[in-house]
Amino acid sequence: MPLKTWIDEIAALCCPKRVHLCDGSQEEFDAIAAEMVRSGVLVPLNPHKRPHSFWCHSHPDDVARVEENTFICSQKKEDAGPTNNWKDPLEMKQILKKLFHGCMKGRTMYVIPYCMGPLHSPFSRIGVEITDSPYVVLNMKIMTRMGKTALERLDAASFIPGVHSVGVPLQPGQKDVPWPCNPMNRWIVHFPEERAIWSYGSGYGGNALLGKKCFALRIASTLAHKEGWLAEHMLIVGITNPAGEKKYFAAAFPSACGKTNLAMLTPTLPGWKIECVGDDIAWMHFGADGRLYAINPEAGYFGVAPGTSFKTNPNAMRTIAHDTIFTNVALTEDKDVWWEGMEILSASSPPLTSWLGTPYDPASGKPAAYPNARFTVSAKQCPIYDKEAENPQGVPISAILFGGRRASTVPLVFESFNWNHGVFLGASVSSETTAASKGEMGRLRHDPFAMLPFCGYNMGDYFAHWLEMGRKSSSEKLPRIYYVNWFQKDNAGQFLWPGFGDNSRVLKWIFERTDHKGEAIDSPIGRLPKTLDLHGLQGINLDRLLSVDRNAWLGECDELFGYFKLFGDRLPQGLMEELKALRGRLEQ
Ligand code: OXD
Ligand code: MN
Repeated sequence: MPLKTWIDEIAALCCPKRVHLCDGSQEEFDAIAAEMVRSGVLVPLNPHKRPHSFWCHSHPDDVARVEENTFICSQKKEDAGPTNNWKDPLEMKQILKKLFHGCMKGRTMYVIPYCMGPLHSPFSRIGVEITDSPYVVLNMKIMTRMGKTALERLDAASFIPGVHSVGVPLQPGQKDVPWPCNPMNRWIVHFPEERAIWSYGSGYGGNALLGKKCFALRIASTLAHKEGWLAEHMLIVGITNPAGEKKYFAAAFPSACGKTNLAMLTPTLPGWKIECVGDDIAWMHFGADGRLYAINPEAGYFGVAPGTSFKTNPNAMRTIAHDTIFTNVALTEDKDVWWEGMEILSASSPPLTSWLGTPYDPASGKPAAYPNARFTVSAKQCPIYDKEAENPQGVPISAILFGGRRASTVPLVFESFNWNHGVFLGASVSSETTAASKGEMGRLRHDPFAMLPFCGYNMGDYFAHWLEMGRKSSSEKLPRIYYVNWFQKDNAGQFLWPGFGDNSRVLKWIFERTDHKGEAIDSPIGRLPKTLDLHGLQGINLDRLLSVDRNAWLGECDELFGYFKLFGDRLPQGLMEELKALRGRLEQ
């Protein structure tokens, strides 16, 4: 449908006060931000401490992605699969029609054309988001290539339409609230066959910035399935060894498990260098040479703030030194930001405003920043932004890492025997839940490929697609696949591995393995490092970090048999064979 026809149709349905077609200019950003400052939604930060930056806080019930309200409305229920919520598309359209009828009354309807991926990449795709949230406009300006440039590339036949409303129409004369949202009535809906997105009731993150999870993962994964490529929840990093040789790795970890930290890592190993291509999403295609190439469809980082510090991630701290939007962190007296893990507060520290916008009481036992508080910042501000990050062809991937947050059982790192075994490793990921999604924290759940909340079709078909991708190239050209776990704890609950910059020691082994160097020992679960470079690091129990507890892994197998059953006949035979082979090796 031509863009203009679609805009008119949505305006007629939603009845906004006015329509604004975004050009993506800095002037437009500044004007919208100034208006939000006037209305008290945004607080400008101290220009001497953090120039051109803003603080805001959301409604306390609108703080994370809402997976229970997220739907894949394929024509057939089986095509959404057992891991997605599903409703019949016609039934869902009736619901949406009612919800969106008049939902933008009294508000501006913004039309945001945006490009996912470098502007001139053959792999980039165009979306248009309609929203009644000026906060979304500002965030989309940072997170995507947005406005006129995207509009020029728009092809009426193939843009991905997305409609978003906070779900709070204003009656004439009614005063707006700072963070309008409708927590009792939230719907994040995808129609994969139509390639359309509808989102209602939330103004936060992946619920509202439709280019990110809704388009670049859920809809894109269905396109990738059809067209023979991969849309993944993965960071992309460049890694250079002391000899100046460079490789690229992609890594999938569940939300809030340290993707941004790994993507911007400062190696503790001398002479090694990391550069960042992306911290959340990778679109990967085979090149003519049979290698897998990745682009980052995003243009910014929507990173978790708590825990980020000059110790854990100095590059992120430098990235967010200016021109950043902070959501749900604490505000200091001199109008800067603060969060748990940033630096120690002393008894004499000046008082804070908590993420709720109220004076913070340290004796409350509650955090000053919400655990899923975020910064939104342009990727270009990252001091180690990779020079190839905007390469339209992408960067060649030598290794793929899967991982989760596991206190026990899963060793620090191991290598798959081959592609199919690697796919099995991706499918077998379980991780403890985090604050990135609404719900209980710290509960172990299956999160295959870190895609559980983001796969837009039947996860069984997704596993089969990964196996199929491995048949498109030869084993020496395919990336090698690894499983990592930075999060093992000892009996006293202390982490066994320091993580962060010291993860470079694991990356070094992987780098050398992809060069057919670096020694490994076969184990029933995969190939373990013979040793790691622990130079300069004391008190590391490497034996424990790399140990394989056969009984625990047999338990893991039982668990996986049960989990795989969920997919019925959509589970590819190849995965069941891998699981049986693992059990066989463990029982030997
Ligand atoms: C994210 C997430 O925001 O995964 O990246 O939740
Ligand atoms: Mn993510």
